[in-house]
Amino acid sequence: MPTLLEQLDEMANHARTFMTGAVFPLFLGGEHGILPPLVHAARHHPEVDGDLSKLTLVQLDAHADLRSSLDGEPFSHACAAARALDVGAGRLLQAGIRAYAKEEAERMEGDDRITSFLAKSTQHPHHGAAAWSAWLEALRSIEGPVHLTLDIDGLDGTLVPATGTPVPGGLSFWQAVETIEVLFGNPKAVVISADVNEIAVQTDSPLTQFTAASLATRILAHHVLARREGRWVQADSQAVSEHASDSFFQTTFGGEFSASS
Ligand SMILES: [Mn+2]
Repeated sequence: MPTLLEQLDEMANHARTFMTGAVFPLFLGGEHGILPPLVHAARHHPEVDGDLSKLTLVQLDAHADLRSSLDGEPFSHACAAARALDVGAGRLLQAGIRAYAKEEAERMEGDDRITSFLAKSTQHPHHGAAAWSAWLEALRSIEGPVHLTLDIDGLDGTLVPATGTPVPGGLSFWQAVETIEVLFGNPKAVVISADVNEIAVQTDSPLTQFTAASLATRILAHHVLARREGRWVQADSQAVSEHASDSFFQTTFGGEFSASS
């Protein structure tokens, strides 16, 4: 059984074979803990070109995912965004957030790479429209490469009951759709990759899976539209074979966090 850090390296090495600029990778989960290796792999993308500080993460999520660790595990799904920033992502825009710990609130305040739009603002029955417009403006202001990470629990719990930690008071389906439309429609941004995660198995209702599939399909459709409208330039598909695999997570985090495992 490989260790978690070995599995993260395996994921990063697998994901990088799709980070060539020749294809648009859409990763389906599963745990939100897949995010840090996806971000690490994105450094190979020609739009990122080795400098992850160029990369903006756009996150829909009920949880800030900015914990330093959860139950002693720094690569928990509750730490996905924090680790993605540690890996080197330059900027994090998050919406739907309505469940976070004190240390996460402090990181939202203190880390100027992070801009958080709280659900209590965007979903407010009277004043929500203004906060939602500010989120859309933030998406329109992004420049450069983007990875979209869509934790399905960012949507209201009524839409996605089959997820590990459903939370009431979340985004509507059409707000998720609008986020995708506005992000892909930004002519200065290039969405290079995406993931849709935290879908759990549920046999008595297909609602969660269908909601997730509808959003995943829209992500792909808007990528196709971006190509047609010239907002996505296909790179040389041969570039990937030049890279050797690495053990970034083991070598970078193995010593630092070994006391907690
Ligand atoms: Mn999450």
